[in-house]
Formats: sequence, C-alpha cells, structure tokens
Amino acid sequence: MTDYVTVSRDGDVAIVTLDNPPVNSLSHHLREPLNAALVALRDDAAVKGVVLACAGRTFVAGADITEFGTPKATASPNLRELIVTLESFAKPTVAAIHGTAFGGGLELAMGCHFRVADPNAKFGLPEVKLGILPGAGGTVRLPRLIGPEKALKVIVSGNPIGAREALEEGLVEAIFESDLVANAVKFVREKAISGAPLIAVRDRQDRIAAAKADLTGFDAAAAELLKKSRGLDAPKRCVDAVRNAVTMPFDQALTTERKYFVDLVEGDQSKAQRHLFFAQREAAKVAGVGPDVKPRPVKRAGIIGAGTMGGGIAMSFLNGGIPVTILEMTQDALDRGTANMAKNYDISVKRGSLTEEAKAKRLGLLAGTTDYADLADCDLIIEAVFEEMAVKKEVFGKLDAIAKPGAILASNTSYLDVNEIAASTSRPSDVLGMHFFSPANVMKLLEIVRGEKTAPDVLATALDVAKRIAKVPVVVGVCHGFVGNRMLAARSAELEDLLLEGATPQQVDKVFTDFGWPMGPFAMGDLAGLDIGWRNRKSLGKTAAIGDALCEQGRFGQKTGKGYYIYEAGSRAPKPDPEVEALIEEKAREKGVNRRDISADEIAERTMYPMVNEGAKILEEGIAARSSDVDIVWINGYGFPVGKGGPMFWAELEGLGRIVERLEFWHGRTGKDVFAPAALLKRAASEGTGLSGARKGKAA
Ligand code: 3H9
Repeated sequence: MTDYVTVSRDGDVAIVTLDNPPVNSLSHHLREPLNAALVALRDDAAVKGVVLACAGRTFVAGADITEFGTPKATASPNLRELIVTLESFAKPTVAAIHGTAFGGGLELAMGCHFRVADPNAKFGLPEVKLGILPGAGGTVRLPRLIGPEKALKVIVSGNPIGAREALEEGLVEAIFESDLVANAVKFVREKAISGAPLIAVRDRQDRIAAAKADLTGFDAAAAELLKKSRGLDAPKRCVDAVRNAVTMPFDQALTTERKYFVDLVEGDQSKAQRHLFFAQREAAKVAGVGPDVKPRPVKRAGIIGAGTMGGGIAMSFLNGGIPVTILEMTQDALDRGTANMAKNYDISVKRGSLTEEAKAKRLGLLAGTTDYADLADCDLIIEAVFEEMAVKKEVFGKLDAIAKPGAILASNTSYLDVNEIAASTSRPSDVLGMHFFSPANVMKLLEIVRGEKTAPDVLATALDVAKRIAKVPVVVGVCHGFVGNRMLAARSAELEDLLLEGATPQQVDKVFTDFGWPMGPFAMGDLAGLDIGWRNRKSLGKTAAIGDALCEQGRFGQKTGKGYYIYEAGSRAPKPDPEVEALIEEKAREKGVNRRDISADEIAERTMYPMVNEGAKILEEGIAARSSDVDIVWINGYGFPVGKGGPMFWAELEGLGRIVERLEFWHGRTGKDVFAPAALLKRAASEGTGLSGARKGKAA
C-alpha cells in the first residue's frame, strides 16, 4: 500500500482505492503499486471479489499525459499490462465510477468484469482530441460492450456519454444514486455468490457479431464521421482500429492498435494537440489573479445591442444558464434581435441538438428593454454597439450613471483602447474588454482585455463567467486589435500586393486550405462581406486598389453573389471569375506592376511569417503573457489548424531561424515593416530558447 493506492476490506470483498490528485491519471508511481496490489488480491483465496474505486473528484481521467515522450510512459507495468492482470482474475471485479472515466481510465474499467456508476458519471475515450487513439485496448474492448457503430462514434468524436446512456448501451451494469462504493461491494459480492460464469470483455462476441457478418452500416457511419476530420490523422486511425476490432482476432487487433498509437504519439499532430491541451489550462492562470482572488457573483448579465454580435453574446449567456437583459435603441430593433435569437434556437431544435424544453428554458431567461434603467440590477454589462470611440464613451457614460456599485462594465470592442473607454467612467477598475468572436454563440474564444486599472477580482469574474458560458478565455493587454486582430492584420498585409504581383485569389486560398485552414482569406472575405473592410478603409482614409474596385462594382461577396469569386444562385461554393482576373491585371497595369508567377512558398512566407512576427512583437510588449496564449487565440478564434498547434507552436516546428532569414529577405526586398523581424523572434532563433523561453528586452 502507498499513498497512491490503498487496499481495504469489507468482509470477503477487497476495495482498491486510487488516489493520485488532481484527476487520478495513471502515472507510473500509481501503476506500480496498483499492479502489485492486484496481483496480491488475485492470489488471495480469502478475497472473493474486488472493487476498483477512486478518491477525490473523479475516477481515473486517463493516462498521465505529462509522461508521454518520457521513459515513464512505457515503464513496466504499463497500462496494457495492468489490464491483463485485471482480466486474469477468476473472481469478479467491478469498477465503481464517479466523475469522469476517460481514456486510460475507461480502458482500465473495461479490464474489470463489471462497471457500476454514480448518476453523474461520464464515460469517454477523448484520445482523438490529443491526436492519438486509445492505446490500451479501448478500440478493441469498447465495441465488444456497446457495439462497433456506437463505439466508433464515441472514439472518433472523443465526446463522452453520460451514465444513463452508458447503462442503456451496456457499458455499465448499474447506477447507484448514493453510496457508490458500498453498493459496488454489495454488487460484486452477489456476483461472487451467484457463481455465474465470468466473461472478460475481451471474450465477448455478441455485440460485434452483426458487424462481422456485414460491415456496410459501419463503413457508411465511418465515412460520415470522417467528413469532419479536417486533415487530422488520428480520426482515420480510430476508424481503422475499431474496424480491426471486428475483423481481426482480439490479440491481433490489440497489437495493431498499439502500433497506431505509437505512430501517432510520436507525430507532430499529437505533439501539437497535447501542447494545446496544456496551453488552454495555462491560459486560465493569470498573473495577479491567484486562488485568493474571488470572482464577484454574476446572477444577471446586461447586453447592449441585439444585432448579430449582441444576440450571439446573449445566447452564450442563456446557454450557460445566466439570465440576460438585452437593450436596444428601439422596440423594432429589439424585436428583430430577439426574433433572430429564437430563429437560431429553432435551427438547433430542427438539427436535433436542442430540445423544445431547453429552448423554452433558455428564452425564458431573456428580458428585453429599450431603457437603460432596466440594466440597474445587472452584475455584468457588456456593450456590443458600433465600433467607434465616441459611441462607446457615450454608452459607458450612461452605464456609469445607472449600473449598481460593483457591477462590471465590459466592452466587446475588437480594436479600441480599453483604457480610454475605462477613463470615461468614474470606476475604471470595474471596466475591461470582453471580446467575443462571431458567431458569438458558436466561437469558443473570449479575449479578456485587461486595462491598466482593471481590478484583479474583475478579471477573476470574467474568467469565471467564461467557464460558465463554455468559452476559452485568454487574458490580453491593450493595443490596437489585441492579439487576434492585430496578427490578422499582419497576415493580411500582403494580400493585395500578392494579387497585383501575379497571384490569383484561388491560388492564395489554396495555399491556406492546403495548410489546413478551413478557408482562404479571399473566400473568407467574401463570406464576411467585403463592404465592411471597404467602409473601414474609407473611414481611415486608406485604399486597396482591388478590394475598393470590387466594392465599387457592388461585389460585396456572397451576399451579392460576387466578390473575389462568383457564386451561382443558392450556392456558397466560390468559383474563380475571369472578370476578377481581368480587374487584377488592369489594376497591376495602372500601378506599373509587372505580374510574374508566384509560388506557393512565397504566398506562405508573405502571409504566415508576418503573422508569427507580429505574435513575437505582441509577446515582447507583454500584450500576451505566453506564446501558448497566442496559440489558443488562433485555434479558438480564427480556425488555425488544430494539428499544427497554433501559429507560435507551428513556427517552432517550421524553424525560427528560417522564418527570421526569410523575413529579412522580404524586408530587404520591400522595406515593409511587417517583415522587419521582431527582436524577440531574432533572440529566440539565435539563442535557441524557443518562443516560450525567449528573453524580453532590448533589441538583439
Ligand atoms: C490516454 O489515456 C491514453 C491511453 O489510451 C493509452 C495509454 C497507453 N494527465 O482539465 P482540468 C491536469 S490519453 C495529466 O483543469 P477539470 C490538467 O493539466 C488521456 N494531467 O480540470 C490540470 O493541471 P493544472 C485521455 C492531467 O475539472 C489538472 O489536471 N484522457 C490529465 O476542468 C486539472 O485539469 C483525457 O484526455 C491527464 N490525463 O476537468 C482527459 N488530465 O491544474 C483529459 C488533467 O496543473 N482531462 N490533467 O493546470 C480532462 O478532460 C479534464 O482534465 C477532466 C477534468 C474532464 C478530467
């Protein structure tokens, strides 16, 4: 017995309790005593049955991810060996599951003859989200318990199922409303007394028999699931492995699963996805906001503006169970906004992702008003009005007058100076930015903008609210465009010139989609509406020869059927348009630019390297606290491909030295600022520290 594993007795039943906080992951220091305890119990004739349970907030949440890539990951006893020990028991074994039985935790539980659970327990094999597949028999045993098609869905999506579903599907044998371990003891004793034959999961054939005879349904389900695999290798391997569970003998399928696991875990995609797992958790840790800083209670949120953004933000709060008062200038605008929200919920109901009851419950939490006084009881008020400083200041002046003491005032600004907004109130310490991304009810990212005077408990509240409304928060400092939009501007800076110099929109977009972005920048512009940027440019006195000419012709993108591409009626598929190519050539002639062939490498270098460069400047200035925070912004707000781990992680794989060298090349050739390598980037490259370890300070 050790601190990590204790064995106690209830008569002739042994209870093995694992205790490896915070989530009972299967670290080597736990596996060793666990295996020893199991071997002793297996050989102890006085023990008639065994309960495997966990202390703390959860059952085992998986293998210890921090061990991956270290000798500890494979040191004996490994998880597969542990499961073999469990499966060799001639007396009944039961896993008593509360919290989350995830990954290796569920695999361990499937090594037992039986599983019983708390009603709130969740079961999942989320390995795919780490770029791997279950590597200790999960793909071979789960189909034997719940059937290959259901197992496929659980494994390829990585999403958990609840206790009731697990019971219906046959993954667990019983749910106990209370006294889980005591009931598990009773359960296993009854099994021991009954003397009924014990069948290990590996020997079960009943649930895979139908698929063995005919895999047509399985293959169709797999093809459907793989449509969402976005260039990632792990989902494909999950499908192969579950298929093998049906077509191969157990041991062969297990060995093949292991091989797939090793290949994936050593690959860049999994490294990237594991980086993101820890990066997301790191991002929630904010300097000056320790566990002693308590969030303020938020029982009601106020949202100003019921347009696309305000409506989406309001829906996020309603989805998180937080009542909302939404304000618009006129009753008409308010009615339109709330009708849009109801329409969005209707779509979810039609799709089957929301029930009518849930929809009614959410809308029941919504109150509309045209009177600022009705926001007086809100604990947090977020404005999503027109992106102009004077308008924002006017709104904040009104809020300052009516909001109760201690209420938090947030701006959803995408670019503006939060310090200036805060200074327009009498309570700048209660002000911060909460920058949502469109569509706000869908996109996960929340940039929390910390002003100079923002109080620590105000930040803590924003972080707490983000968790309640299922957003991924990243705290950033004040600058034009914060982290995401500032880097986006750098990524976009060369787009017009690339077209003028010889590229086509489709050629540029292909470089992006080949890289793994869901869309290229021109198709994205067409989707968002080219008139937005046009208006913005006009207000700033800026021009873009091609972008402006398209808008002057009424080519605003998808909504007008034409933009950088042409769209057939009712279609969202971009088709290259010879008229656009002619227009680009004409603009190049006017500007005296000689068009030439532009390679895919050049396009990547002139768009993605400046994006990384700007990220390094952002780190140097302390606008983002860590390079991994920048990655989280881009993964959750801009569709950066998950398998590449975010721009800063990707940059390190690409080679910082190479990026600096090419930036210098383009800087020398064009003299443009976007290519001037950031001092921090140069230092990280020359000192070999990587971006996360790079020193901040004077230029190299
Ligand atoms: C696997 O099992 C492979 C096998 O098939 C094959 C092997 C051969 N390891 O998320 P939280 C840390 S792959 C190490 O904030 P919550 C986490 O970093 C694994 N550390 O809590 C954080 O640390 P810190 C498959 C882990 O309550 C702390 O625990 N399993 C692990 O919001 C608290 O985490 C998974 O992918 C781990 N496995 O959520 C499950 N898990 O405090 C991954 C967590 O220093 N885990 N940590 O920042 C989760 O999904 C969530 O942590 C869970 C709890 C839902 C369990």
